[in-house]
Amino acid sequence: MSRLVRFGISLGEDLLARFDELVAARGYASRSEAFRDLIRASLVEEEWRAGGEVAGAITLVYDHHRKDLVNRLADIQHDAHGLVVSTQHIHLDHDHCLEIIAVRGRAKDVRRLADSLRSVKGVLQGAINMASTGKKLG
Ligand code: NI
Repeated sequence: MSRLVRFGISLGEDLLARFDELVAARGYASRSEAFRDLIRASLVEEEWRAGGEVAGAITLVYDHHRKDLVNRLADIQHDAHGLVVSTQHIHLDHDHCLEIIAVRGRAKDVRRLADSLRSVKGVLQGAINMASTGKKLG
């Protein structure tokens, strides 16, 4: 970890009060910890925008009775085997499955994969969690 540096921030009282509420609501130990998290979240957003190497998770909810859909999702993942790190399948109930697909690769490719998975007919919900390889967050 790099050396800690202190610096001051000028902030309106109202905004600071709202920030303190956020710090408390989310259970941060200090303003600094909350602020570091906000900075890292912005850096991750920028990683995704800039199109470099990212990591994340694609989540899908779908009806498992539709075998054509299940096969299609598997085909798409096989075609993108370089991006897919692992897939976890959870049987939510009698009808529904949740799939969590861990991905790593270029942001553009990961987005394209997520779009092609969630646009398959019968997928009830699809989302992408934009995480980071962590290399630039130290
Ligand atoms: Ni299932």
